[in-house]
Amino acid sequence: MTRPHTHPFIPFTPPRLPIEEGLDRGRAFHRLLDARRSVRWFSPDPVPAEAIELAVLAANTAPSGAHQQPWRFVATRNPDLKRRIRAAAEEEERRFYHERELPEWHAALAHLETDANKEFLEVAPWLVVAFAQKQQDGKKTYYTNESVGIACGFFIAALHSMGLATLTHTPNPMTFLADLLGREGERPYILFPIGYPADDCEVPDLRRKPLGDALTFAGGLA
Ligand code: IYR
Repeated sequence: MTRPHTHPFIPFTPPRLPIEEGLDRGRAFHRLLDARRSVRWFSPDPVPAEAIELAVLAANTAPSGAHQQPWRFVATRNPDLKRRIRAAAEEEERRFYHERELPEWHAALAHLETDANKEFLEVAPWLVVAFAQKQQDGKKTYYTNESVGIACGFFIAALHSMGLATLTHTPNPMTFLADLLGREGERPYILFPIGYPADDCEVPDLRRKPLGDALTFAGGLA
């Protein structure tokens, strides 16, 4: 078929998987992701920079508004920078937990037993901050948050596939990250500590909501 394109297009005809094989892969993929947990206790064991590169390569395949790819991942394993990020995050978190009047939010969080202490920001061998680019070369980007969110999802899944753990940490507010990492004009989106879980790591005893609460087949399956 010849379509009257005005921009370059190329064929995309990946081999079609037999459906049983596709479903088997879908089950295996769900099993893999279901074993992921957000972690707050990390081992200080080193993680090679290549693991971070591979996870960002995966993130960088995400679909994005107008294919503008409005993300930038900034990674550090520099102890001094990690210490400064921890100090600034803890300052914000002390305000969040002890000064701001947010009773509903605090109640919603209580079961996670989080507090203003963010030791993991120094213990985890890597910190990676995803930044959202609201503008690129003075031009507005579209669906910026959705695009960066999808890229972060791929990033988290890639880390997990390598046996690494992370946390979607969002100190509130987190504008200090743009200053500390020299990304003025970009919006800090998520701060990811990355490493192996500590030997004595624990996580809250949480359940995934049942499929029936996550999926609706509208109009039946006829
Ligand atoms: N940013 C704080 C509070 C916090 C908020 C949410 I929503 C969480 O799911 C977990 C924590 C903190 O990191 O402690």
